[in-house]
Amino acid sequence: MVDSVKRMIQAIGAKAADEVVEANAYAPSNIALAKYWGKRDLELNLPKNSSFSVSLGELGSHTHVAPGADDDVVLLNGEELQATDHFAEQVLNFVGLFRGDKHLPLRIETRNTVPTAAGLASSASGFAALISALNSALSLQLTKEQQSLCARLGSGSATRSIWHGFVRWHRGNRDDGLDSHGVPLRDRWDDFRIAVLPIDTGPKAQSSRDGMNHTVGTSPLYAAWPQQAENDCNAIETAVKDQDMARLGPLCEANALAMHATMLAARPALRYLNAHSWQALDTLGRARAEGLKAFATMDAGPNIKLIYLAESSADVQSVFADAQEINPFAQQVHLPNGFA
Ligand code: 2P0
Repeated sequence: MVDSVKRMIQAIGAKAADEVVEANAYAPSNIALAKYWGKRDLELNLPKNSSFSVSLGELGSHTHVAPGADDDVVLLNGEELQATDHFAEQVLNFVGLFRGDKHLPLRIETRNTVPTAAGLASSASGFAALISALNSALSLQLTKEQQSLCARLGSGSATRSIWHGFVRWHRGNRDDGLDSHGVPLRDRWDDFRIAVLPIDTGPKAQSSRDGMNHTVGTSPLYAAWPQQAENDCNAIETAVKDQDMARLGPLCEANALAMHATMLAARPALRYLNAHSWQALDTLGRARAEGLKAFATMDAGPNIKLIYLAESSADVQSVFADAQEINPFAQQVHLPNGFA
């Protein structure tokens, strides 16, 4: 284990108990409205800039942790994985950070409600649900904020998946990363909608992790990103607090396109958006000129996400028949205590 990671875990006092109790946890997936792109520390997943997301309610990961027999067992969507499987390795490396030297074999089962066909990543919800389940199973006694710090060690975007609703991931300034965690907004925005427009839902050519490191290392445009992204993040958070879609939409679209501009300038170029993605953005631009009030955001893949208010649902559907709408504040979503 890298020393900086060991120190961080010691600093937050995460010590596993001597026995495992059975535990269940759920965490939602999230989509960034202000993007995280680039790390200032590769081991601790410390970001160059703050980011801001909306969690996806019922779309996420359910994780069940129980005492194992002799060896660890990892299951994904009902299937037992080989120890050499990439997901199983990631899960067990993460678990190892908290189990220390203790012999505590685990049976870890994850079920994703994120439809793979929607092209949404499940690593954010996966690591968030995993730390939450481990917190109970190993009696780690971590607060939500500390769980956010720990989830970050698995995947940066998991830092934000500890909460429902809107979440800001503060960049933080400390080298040990203890000030780089999620902070939930306590406001609901019941009319807010997000839809996934599937363009190509196959596996992507380059992981976000490699893609962001390649961009930081080679893109001459990256120098402009951290400050612009920080400014965007602040403006986007304020527009959400004001529930002002007319201001929020163009800010989110500009922020996503600026992130893609840094990637396109990388050497060699990183092109996550394909011809069909750009066609969909053209269609959106034309529909907007005719009055559609919807805006786009794009991540490290070709799929497009649309944000709009509930009153525009029918209009969005008439332009994009295959848009899959998500209501992040739906009634059936169990929001944590403290939500207004
Ligand atoms: C985000 N993305 O803010 C940005 C926008 C993709 C584009 O966070 O290396 O899987 O595990 O920290 O979190 C995807 O990157 O990367 C991501 P790691 P992660 O949602």
